Amino acid sequence: MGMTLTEKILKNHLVDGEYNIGNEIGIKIDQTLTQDSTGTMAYLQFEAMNIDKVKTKLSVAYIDHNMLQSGPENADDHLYIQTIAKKHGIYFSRPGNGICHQVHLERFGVPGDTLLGSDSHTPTCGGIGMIAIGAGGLDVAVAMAGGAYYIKTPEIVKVNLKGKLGEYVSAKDIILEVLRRCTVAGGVNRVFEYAGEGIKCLSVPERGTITNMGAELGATTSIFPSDGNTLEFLKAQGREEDYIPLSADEDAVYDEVIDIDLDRLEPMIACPHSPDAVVPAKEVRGTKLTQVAIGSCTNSSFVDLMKVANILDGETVHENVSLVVSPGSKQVLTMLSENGALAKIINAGGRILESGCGPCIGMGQAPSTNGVSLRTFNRNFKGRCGTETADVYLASPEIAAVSAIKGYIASAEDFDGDVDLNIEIPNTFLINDNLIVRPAEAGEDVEIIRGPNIKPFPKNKPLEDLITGKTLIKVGDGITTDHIMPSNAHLLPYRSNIPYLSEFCFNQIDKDFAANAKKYGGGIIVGGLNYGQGSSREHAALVPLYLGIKAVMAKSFARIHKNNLINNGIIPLTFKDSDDYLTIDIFDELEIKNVLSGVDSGEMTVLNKTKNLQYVMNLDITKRHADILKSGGLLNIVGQLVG
Ligand code: MIC
Ligand code: SF4
Repeated sequence: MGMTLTEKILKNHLVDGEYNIGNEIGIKIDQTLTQDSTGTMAYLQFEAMNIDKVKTKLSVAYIDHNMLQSGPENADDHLYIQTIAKKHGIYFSRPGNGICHQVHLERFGVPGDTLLGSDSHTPTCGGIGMIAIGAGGLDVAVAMAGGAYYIKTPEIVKVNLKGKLGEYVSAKDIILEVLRRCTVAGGVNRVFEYAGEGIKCLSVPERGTITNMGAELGATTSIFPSDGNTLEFLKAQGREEDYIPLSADEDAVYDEVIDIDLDRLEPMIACPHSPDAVVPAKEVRGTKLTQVAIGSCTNSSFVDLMKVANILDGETVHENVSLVVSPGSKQVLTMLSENGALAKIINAGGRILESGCGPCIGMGQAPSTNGVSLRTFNRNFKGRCGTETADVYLASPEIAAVSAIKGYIASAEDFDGDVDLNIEIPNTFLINDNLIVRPAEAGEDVEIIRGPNIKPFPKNKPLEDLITGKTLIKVGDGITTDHIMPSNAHLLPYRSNIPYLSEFCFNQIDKDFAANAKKYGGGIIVGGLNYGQGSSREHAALVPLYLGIKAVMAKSFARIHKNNLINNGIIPLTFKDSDDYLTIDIFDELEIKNVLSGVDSGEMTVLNKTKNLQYVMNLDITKRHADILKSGGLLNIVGQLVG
């Protein structure tokens, strides 16, 4: 029986376990990436492992999230990451060089290799044929130290693209259509492998748009074959030697096949407040806008922004709309400035931001009260933009640019047919890696600079056999890590200061959560379906740990967050009978006996002493997870793993 592309790469990197769907496997990691909002913590954890030099083929530390420097905190963290990178054999991508995923695709991604990144959108490099996975910072630190990364052997979904994209329809519409069909919970422990005639009309950056936003499915990752388009891209990036052809076997067997007819696809849009609330753009056409934001790791490539420039050429952004544009990388921004496209955007009234995450992570450009923002980004969770009352829609750069001119959400009928949207990737990109700092040959001489904002991270203690505590919060379905540990221009500078961040845990939902956790000496969180979806930020586990959270009882968990909880010694329990969820209330007194044997058997009984009820809970973990939990977290046993 033939193999899927995913299976080929995973089997090639298998270092532990048996490749069988659902079974845990350990894979060797060739490359790692970190960004600054999760990086400081990952490097503090790496330091705790006492390793001189990273053991990967390549590790890169990017600065792209915390770019506003309204106080010294961010600049201090940049210095810490820069010096630690230099010392330990890690390449350092300076602020201004671009968003980690965009730059990694351009300059470092290698077909057939594995990449682990401390950011949920690491699968972007699946666009170049890598198995690229997002994880918590501690997992990335372990990979840098030479340890394996563990996943459940995934189911493989074939997304069969038929035909060819029509006018005004682009890669973003493909992934929005996949999200419409599969939902934000539809990808857990699955890899989405793209195939079919239709992939030929997609360049590597366009494929990156699709694999990037595959993160919103909760998928382990997404991947495209490495083919002629991959070679063309690598050649244009001056990296032809990194090319190898890779694809699934003709007779590969998939767990599910999804057919998408590109000829019939139309512009799509995700409505507030979830990336899977997708409808055809024409259904919401006419919705008045106050802001349009173009950029992010999903849609800020050269091709994307050339289309935007051509649409804006000679036009003026609508008087009620603020248009902000953040190019994905220095390469893109320089090329746009040299070929005149940037002038077209500026002339039309576009406000140019530096190459970085910017508004996507609430670093500035929060919309007005009750504002309506159309963005080319990948997430529109409530409040993530920095304005609680704002509505955020997600669409392609083409739709965004036309909408900025019109002042309302546009659809296919609003395009001017004369505008050239047939942009090919150039034969040669402008290559200048001067903002990538090489690591030192002799790292021992490098002094690590630590600003006062860097505080030690919390460590858990070995698990005890009895857990007691109150329900400190009860939340519904689809709670994101943005809800658990919000990010915005005020909070992001404190990513290396868990005590400070802890004051804001869950504050969008319950302002008293942190105070209650302190008052009652910790406790238990109760959640609904897909608890912890979205960002990979380990802070959504580290902060609850700091506040004394011992367990989370939920209907189901998102993959990365569940791992982060386990890595930090917090028990992720799921309801055997989801009706039990209905009977728990905030401040109910809970008790779990025989915790240690429960960790081994995969089942625990929670006694609700307030209601005099018992809940049977599942603990769906592996033997390795059980060891981590019992030891009080991965860092307590990391020596054994990377030895
Ligand atoms: C995001 O898009 O939410 C982030 C910011 O890039 C996160 C990482 C973080 O929280 O720092 C992610 O997606 O993993
Ligand atoms: Fe940055 Fe946004 Fe991409 Fe996250 S999703 S890496 S914040 S651009």
